[in-house]
Amino acid sequence: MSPDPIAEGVLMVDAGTTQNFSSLLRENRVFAPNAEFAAKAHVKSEAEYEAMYRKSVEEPEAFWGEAAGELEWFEPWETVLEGTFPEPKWFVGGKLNLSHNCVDRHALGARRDAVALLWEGEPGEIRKITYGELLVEVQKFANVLKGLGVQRGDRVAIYMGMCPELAIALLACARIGAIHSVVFGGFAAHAISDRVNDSGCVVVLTQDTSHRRGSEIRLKAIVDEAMEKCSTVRNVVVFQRSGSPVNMVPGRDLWWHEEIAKASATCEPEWMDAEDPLFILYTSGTTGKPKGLVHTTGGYSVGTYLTTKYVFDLRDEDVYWCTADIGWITGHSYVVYGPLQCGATVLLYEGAPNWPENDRFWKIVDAHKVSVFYTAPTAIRAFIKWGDQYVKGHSLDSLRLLGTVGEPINPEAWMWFYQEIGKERCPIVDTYWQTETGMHMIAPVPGAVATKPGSATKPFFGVVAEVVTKEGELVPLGQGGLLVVRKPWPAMARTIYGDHARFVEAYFSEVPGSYFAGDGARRDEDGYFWLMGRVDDVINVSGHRLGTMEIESALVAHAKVAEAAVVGRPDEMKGQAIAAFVTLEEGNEPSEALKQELRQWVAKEIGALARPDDLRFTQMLPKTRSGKIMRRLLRELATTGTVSGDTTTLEDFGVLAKLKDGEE
Ligand code: 6R9
Repeated sequence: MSPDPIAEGVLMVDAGTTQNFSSLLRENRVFAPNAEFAAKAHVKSEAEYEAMYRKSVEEPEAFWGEAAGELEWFEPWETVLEGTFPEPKWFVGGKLNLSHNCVDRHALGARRDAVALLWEGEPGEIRKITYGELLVEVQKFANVLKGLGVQRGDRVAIYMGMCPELAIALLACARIGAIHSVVFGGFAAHAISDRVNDSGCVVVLTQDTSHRRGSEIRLKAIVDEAMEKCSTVRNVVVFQRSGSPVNMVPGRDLWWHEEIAKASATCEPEWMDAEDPLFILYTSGTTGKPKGLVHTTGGYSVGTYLTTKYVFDLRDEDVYWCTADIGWITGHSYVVYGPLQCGATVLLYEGAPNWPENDRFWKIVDAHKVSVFYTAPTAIRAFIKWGDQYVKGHSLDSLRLLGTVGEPINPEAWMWFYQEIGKERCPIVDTYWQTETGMHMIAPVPGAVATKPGSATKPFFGVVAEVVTKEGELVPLGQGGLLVVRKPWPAMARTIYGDHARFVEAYFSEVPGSYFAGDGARRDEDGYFWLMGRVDDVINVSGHRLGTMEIESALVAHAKVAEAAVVGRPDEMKGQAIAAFVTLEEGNEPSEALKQELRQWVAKEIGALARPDDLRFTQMLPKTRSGKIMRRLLRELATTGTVSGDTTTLEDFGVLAKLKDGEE
């Protein structure tokens, strides 16, 4: 059985060091929008896109005001945009509720009997929940939360697998104004307790177990372990997915089904201010502590709605499938909030792409007539490796649009996706964005913008993106630089929970007056953007971000480890792999057993996706005279086995010689 690239974690490219980048420089294929697709699309031509883009940046208030007007507001806003970076406010004075726009608006309208959530469990069960039914479920669960004393502004942690109840949990929080903080189900107990404590969550929602690759992930047991360190949590509500036995703590733990059976089916949505927090989602940065990014209600609703409408060209009759887990920003914006606001049928799949066979995804596409399919380059590379025989025999006729997210896509993978899955009929939207941006930032509007394999193409409406030097000067076309955004956009995160100074410092201090979130890019002569990977110490696991510092902190927390340095190295299959260099405390000897113990330790501390692929023991780490670990050297060493270039600031040349020799 091949490894599961999503669960195991596959890393992204690192600026300038990969084959990916060099192949991108040679890429010159262009695919004009498919005429048949364009004829029916929301935006039908390049001229139309250009005119809309121009309006969106020249008259942002008019543009975004119109977009917001497509949603329902309890009270209209007074000002579309007030202030600018780092504290813009959108739709000031407006009141709305995102669960109302995702559910009620359709349930009380023409989409009442249309399927909102179409779920397939890994063992094969199928559930269909219409918009009308979803409205009942969301209201009931919102009342369960209220019954537990959860109030507007309280934080609720969610640690679940992919099932309808997870989406219901998010919507129920949004309905009563509770701030959800979803922790990806692949993270370990530590990651849960850190996040729960950082924002003081009062309730945790989980489930007994979730199915993945034929086995069960014991989510509730992991929550129990985390709760030993969480004093703010009053209750844990457990959804019964599999019926596997779990430990229920009297007075703290409650069964989802028992609570829901007692709950009333009416719960009026809270009227939220546009700038009220909607959720917190943690992501990795350049320090050891993940950042709790805070998204607010109005701007996030409008940004995710409009990008879903235009980038996926979404319409009512679509069966839309984004394979991301709801635990990541992609799942928040483009499994739950964007597509439900658009009234589409959203497919949720619980398990792995290669269970029971490598063709599970294609079976799902055919069985449910999926029309829009959004996945990660790392998954596409896995499909290629598994072989075309798993695709053949599936018609895939229902597909009309394909999308990718999470990391730069190499042109070879793009072409395979285009030919083998899209049969040269489906446009591909390569969408560049981040947890911080909340919504797509650079992505083609299909039907209007021609695509080039490996390029995320042009900015979305209202997004003023540029490639600049550290001083903020534009770099000439064709040259690499820092990707910045010059003007605020509605769905941008507003702060880091409990640490606004860190928010300002992390995103608005690098390039004066601009938002910078750590990616390198270049623009070609047509104005297309080519993302070149992170320029900071963030590495990306299956399009999932991890800070090198986070993994280093986990390693150093082991009693036998003195110091650790972690870098990403390119890996043909995975995109990038994690390489760790470790020095041991006095009295400990390197051994194969200790190596495995440390790899396992990281998996236990953070989650399987952070487990180092390589781990090398060394007597010292190469440092500059000022004491900084020379990551560039380690990266080169991990990649090529040798080191070239300038090492004049290296503290101890002997260290390098020892590392080169692979001394253990
Ligand atoms: C949505 C998401 C964000 C980082 C981002 C960048 C990389 C995402 C990309 C892409 C090139 C794309 N990234 N999409 N790079 N092309 N289409 O992935 O959010 O987990 O916060 O990661 O992912 O490096 O900075 P998040």
